[in-house]
Amino acid sequence: MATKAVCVLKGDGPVQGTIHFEAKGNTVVVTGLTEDDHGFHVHQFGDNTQGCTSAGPHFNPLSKKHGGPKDEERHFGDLGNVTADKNGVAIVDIVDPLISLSGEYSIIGHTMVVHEKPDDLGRGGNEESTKTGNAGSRLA
Ligand SMILES: [Cu+2]
Ligand SMILES: [Zn+2]
Repeated sequence: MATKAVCVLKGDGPVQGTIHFEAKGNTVVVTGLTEDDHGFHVHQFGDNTQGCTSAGPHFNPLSKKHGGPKDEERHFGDLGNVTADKNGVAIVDIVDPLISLSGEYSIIGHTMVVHEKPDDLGRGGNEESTKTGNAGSRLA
């Protein structure tokens, strides 16, 4: 049973990063971003053959609507946003009640994606908000 995991973020542009997952919390470091919030999710598939596109939609084993990490109604993969400073660097500690490295809904074998735009956490008032949070394209 895995108790630790590492994810490396890569894209076609300058954005890159690492995520260290541990039982007590997860440390995210992303560089090359624009200064702002950027949607951050676990996506369905661990398939990177066509880059972030083949990662599919948000990891959602319980068929819920998109939300924020503190919402009852959310995808398993909905980790909200990471916030980049003026140097384009986001360093975030994420403690999440749902994601896990073991069991039926383990995130091992899925893909982490950081997005172009802020995730509206399902509150954008349109159809897309309840699916993707309008977070835009996939940077890494
Ligand atoms: Cu995403
Ligand atoms: Zn979602």
